[in-house]
Amino acid sequence: MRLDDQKLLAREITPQAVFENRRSLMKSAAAGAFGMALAPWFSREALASPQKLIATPNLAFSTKEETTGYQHVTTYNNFYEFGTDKADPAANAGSLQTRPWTVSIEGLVKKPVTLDIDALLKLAPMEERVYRMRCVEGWSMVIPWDGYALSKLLNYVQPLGSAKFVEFISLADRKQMPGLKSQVIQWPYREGLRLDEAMNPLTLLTFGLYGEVLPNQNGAPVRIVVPWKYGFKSAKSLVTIRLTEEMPKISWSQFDSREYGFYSNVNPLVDHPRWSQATERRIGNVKGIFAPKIKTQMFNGYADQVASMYAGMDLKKFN
Ligand SMILES: Nc1nc2c(c(=O)[nH]1)N[C@H]1C(S)=C(S)[C@@H](COP(=O)(O)O)O[C@H]1N2
Ligand SMILES: [Mo]
Repeated sequence: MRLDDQKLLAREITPQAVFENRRSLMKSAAAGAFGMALAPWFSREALASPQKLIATPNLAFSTKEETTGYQHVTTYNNFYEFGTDKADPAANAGSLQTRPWTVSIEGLVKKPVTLDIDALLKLAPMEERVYRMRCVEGWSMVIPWDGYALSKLLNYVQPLGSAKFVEFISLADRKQMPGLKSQVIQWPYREGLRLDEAMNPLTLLTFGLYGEVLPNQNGAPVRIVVPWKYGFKSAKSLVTIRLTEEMPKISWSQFDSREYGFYSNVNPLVDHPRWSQATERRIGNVKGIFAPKIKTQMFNGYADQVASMYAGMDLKKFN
């Protein structure tokens, strides 16, 4: 068994246990056992039925591949602000307060604005798009996301001619995010895209999944989703979107300089320093090394929509 297989296996055992545990807690809570000691993430709030989002399916932008079950999407997460284990975000993100929440869109734009999350949510019609998601660690999921093209927001604030990049900054609040105690990266979590990548119709400003508002562990109340890039480009729980002339510094490359660079496009031909990226394992009911192993596609299968943005670029050098 390869080292990364072992790691993957170990990582996958816990989330299912957390899910089962949560289900049994839900049952006892429903039976009125409120006096019992609840796990920290099991707040009364979490009991409320998830808030629905009305979204129109966008079939032209959706894969027909089988979607990853809700329980996997919401219990197997990377969200270092809540811990570095896959089960940590689901266990710890209950403390995140997603209302009130504002997002500031600033920098090189004609109309900088700070929008309340509920105003941002209504800025454009909500679509549901089923995207393939590929983590740099070698696993993947297929997730129905709810949101609208980031270009709608960018057009609303009107980028200046000098704007070349868009920077995304996540919330960093020690009171709400226990993971900030460890300096795994320099907080806040920062990501970025070139302006044309941010304007690409695939780039989704995302408020929900499976027709419900984002669970906290998936980046509530608003995140970015960039399906042709490794998952870490899709920054969660955004508070600032800033247009800049210079290429923004991103958290992931600070975390490990041997990791990928700014572009981080999914590319089966460019290995990670410690493993191949030629294949991936779909997260699902079949776990770990038994999970179906499939070939990773160039640009995660979105080459038709994005390859032209990189014409003439050496994708091995600008990885
Ligand atoms: N703020 C923040 N955003 C983040 C991360 C993080 O640790 N912090 N992890 C990234 C990584 S590595 C991945 S694979 C995806 C996972 O998103 P998901 O848990 O919704 O599947 O979120 C990305 N966005
Ligand atoms: Mo990732």
